[in-house]
Amino acid sequence: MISHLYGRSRCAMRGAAFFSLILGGGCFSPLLASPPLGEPETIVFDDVVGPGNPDLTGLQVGPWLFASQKFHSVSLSDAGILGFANNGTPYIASVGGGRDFPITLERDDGAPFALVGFDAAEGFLDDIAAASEGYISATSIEVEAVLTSGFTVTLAFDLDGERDGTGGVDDFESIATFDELRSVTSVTFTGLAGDRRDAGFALDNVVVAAVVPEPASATMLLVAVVAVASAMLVRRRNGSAANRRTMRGFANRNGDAC
Ligand SMILES: [Ca+2]
Ligand SMILES: [Ca+2]
Ligand SMILES: [Ca+2]
Repeated sequence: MISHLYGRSRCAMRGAAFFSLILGGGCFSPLLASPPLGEPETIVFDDVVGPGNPDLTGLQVGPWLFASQKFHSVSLSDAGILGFANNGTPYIASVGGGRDFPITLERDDGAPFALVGFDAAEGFLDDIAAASEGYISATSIEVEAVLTSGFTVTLAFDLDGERDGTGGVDDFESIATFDELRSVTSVTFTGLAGDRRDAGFALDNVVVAAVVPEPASATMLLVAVVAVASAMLVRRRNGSAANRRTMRGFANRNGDAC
């Protein structure tokens, strides 16, 4: 179940990233506690990307599914007629501009997971050339997450604007997400630029971790706490009954004395 969206508010600034939470127009954390996580896993795409830069609607890496109405995988550095960003390895991208669309990540078994971080870059090296084709580079990446609690959280991360293809500056930057994304069922990446939500962006090295089910020991601990509480309640009731009996005996003795 996805909750209704009532408004948007920017709650906090952390470095180059800004955080915004959609729900009720206020700032709060829908998560009461962070669940335990398995070992983080980095999805690098290097072994699953085919030659060239094919159009895709889905790409599976182990249990992890990336899906979109359409997106691209990028197999070679600087590949693509508009000049994509480069980190020397294959990655995935959405060029936007009505040709590609937001990319959603979820597990094939629907299990909850954490989005720990990801590398992201602007979609194009040359904004003027891209604009001539109707495309625009993202200035920030929006991550909309559906939490296991049913709430929807939206975060946005500003990009640094740096990209020069092979060599030079690092086109991609590593982005660490927040605790709000420690138990989600899906996350959707959207490229933003001003009022546009169809800006091009690139993704690589997506760090995820499975949510570990609560251990049996925790359940046993809960049972033990309930048992102790029940025993204390019984003892208190028995004590009250004994006190009442004592008071009646005392009253009877007093009556006999009369
Ligand atoms: Ca890669
Ligand atoms: Ca960059
Ligand atoms: Ca570069």
